[in-house]
This record gives sequence, C-alpha cells and structure tokens, in this order.
Amino acid sequence: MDTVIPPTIEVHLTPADLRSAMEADVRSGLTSSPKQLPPVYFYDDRGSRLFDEITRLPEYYPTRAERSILEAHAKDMVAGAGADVLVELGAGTCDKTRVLLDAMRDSGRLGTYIPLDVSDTTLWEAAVALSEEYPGLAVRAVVGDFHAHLDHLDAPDRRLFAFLGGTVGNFAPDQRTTFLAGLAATMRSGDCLLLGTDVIKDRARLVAAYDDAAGVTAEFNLGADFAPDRFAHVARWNEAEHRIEMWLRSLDDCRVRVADLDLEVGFAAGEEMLTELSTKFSVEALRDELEACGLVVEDSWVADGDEFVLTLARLH
Ligand code: SAH
Ligand code: AVI
Repeated sequence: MDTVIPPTIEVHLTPADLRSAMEADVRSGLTSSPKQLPPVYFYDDRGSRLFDEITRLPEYYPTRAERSILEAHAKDMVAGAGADVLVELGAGTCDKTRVLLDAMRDSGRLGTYIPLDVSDTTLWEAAVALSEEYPGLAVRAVVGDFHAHLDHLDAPDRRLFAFLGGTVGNFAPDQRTTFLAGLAATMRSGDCLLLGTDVIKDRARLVAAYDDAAGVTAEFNLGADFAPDRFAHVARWNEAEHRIEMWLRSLDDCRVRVADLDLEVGFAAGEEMLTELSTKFSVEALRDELEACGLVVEDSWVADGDEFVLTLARLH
C-alpha cells in the first residue's frame, strides 16, 4: 500500500518579484498606445476564484470540452507519452489534471507531478489535496512564471509536459514563438508536450464565451482596482489574427491615478485598453508551429463538434 508523500514547494517568484514586475508592466502598459496590461496579474486569489467560476459558466465551453477529451483518451495519452513525470504549466486548481493522474496510476506510471503556477495559494492548496488523493505520488509545486522559469522543472525520468486550458492562446504571436522554442530547449529527447488549444469556430459562440450573461468574465477582466463603474468590458473577435480580444472601454473622459507608482494617466471617452487575447487555432497551423520548434506531432484528439483539441508532440 503506497503512503502519502508530503508535497514540497519551490518559490522562484516571490510576491515582491511579482509586485515589481507588475509595477514595470503597469507603467509601460498605461503609457503605451493602445494602452494594455498583461493578463498574468488577473490570477491573484480573487482572480483565480473568478477563473474557476468562468470554467463552469454555460457559455464557456473550453473547460468542459477539454475535460471530455481527457476522459475519453487520457489512457492513450499516457501510454503514448511513456512518462512517469507529469509537469504542468499554469496548473491552476489542477482539476482536469486528475484525469491524467488517474490514467498514470492505472498504468503503473504514477511517479512525480510538478505543477508550475504564479498563483501560490491556489497551487499549494492543489498540491496538498493531490498528495492526499494519490498516495505514492511525489508532488513538487513550483511557484514561477512560465515565461521565465522553465529550467526549474527538471527531473531524472522522462517527462510529459501538459499545458492545458488553451492558455497558450493568451500569448501574443511573438511571445508564443519564444515560449514554444524555450520549452523545446528545456525538453530532453523523448519528452512530450500535451497542448490544449481552442479551435476557430462560429464568432457568436466565441464572443459569448468571453462576454457571459452573468458578467463573470467582465469582473475577471475589470479587476477590483480598475474603477469598474467607469469602464465597460468588451470582447471582440479579430478575424485577421483569429483571436478574441478583451478590452476595457472608458465610458467617459477620466484620469486614473496609480498612487503606488505616482502615475496618473488620462483616458478619453471610448478609449480602449487591451487586457487579454485568446487565440484560436486550426489543427494544421498548430502542427506547423510545433514542428518549427522541433516538436513532432504524434497524435491529436478533438472534442465532439471540433470544439477543442489536445495535441501530443514529442521532442526527438
Ligand atoms: N490549467 C488550468 C488553468 C488555466 S487558467 C485549466 O486548464 O483550467 C491559466 C493559469 O495560468 C492560471 O492558473 C494562472 O495563475 C496561470 N498563469 C497565468 N500567467 C502565468 C505565468 N506567466 N506563469 C505561470 N502561470 C501563469
Ligand atoms: C486561461 N485562458 C485559457 C482563458 C481563455 O479562455 O483565454 C482565460 C479567460 N479569459 C476570459 N475567460 C477565460
């Protein structure tokens, strides 16, 4: 009978590091044109709870679609990857991860789980819960930034890197290229990537998923601190870039003061600030991007109705 192994946590990004990165990003983002802020700062404790709420909204199909693919094919994914170590980028609450861990356990491959996330409380709570649910599993939580700390995810055995939820779609194209090349550079021959991506589909369905009737996505994008009564949440499909863009639109001429930075910026009535991108992919375009980084696609699985795709690619 396996015993419970207490989880460990490594911190490569302290609250002070995150705070100084945020100050620099807020200063440059609010003084650029158009104004923009990176979405990483959404995921404080409150934002992580709001995202969890988003995943259960009737309009937000990606989480359910990805879960259904995992439930149908996790066994094949685990067998295909042949790994005893699961590394997960942007793991969040690790909810869907359990489907992969169940398949690893059933195939006798449950070794080590290394989740990485910026959201320390959410990560630690998930790490504790998973250690208890999966006796024999070593959980090594890593607080870090997936744009900076991929080289802290090493393990002696073959690794399966999971990047689920479609989070890679939140990167700008150049950021995505740099990320995928950096990830491939940290992988060893034989390691695999299991990548979850949303698929290009009907515009109305996409917009609804990012502008839900209950207003949860608006609350997630507005944040507690950005004078929500003065800004509206706008979700728009950008056909040329095949992505949903989320903007905050100023309802009036106003000035926003960021006291900590001694910064005051003006917004004209109707001016928009970019808060998030959510890119949607075709299976072929994704394959090309992965192969350009030396990752060879071995299999892919789509949800009913082609809503979402999970791709397994290996570094040779
Ligand atoms: N994988 C989960 C969560 C997706 S939400 C799912 O599929 O449902 C995106 C996750 O990425 C959040 O947990 C957030 O905290 C994390 N995240 C966002 N930016 C990050 C960054 N720069 N580095 C590491 N984690 C990040
Ligand atoms: C985490 N990421 C994949 C979500 C998405 O669908 O782009 C974030 C999100 N933003 C608003 N709703 C969901």
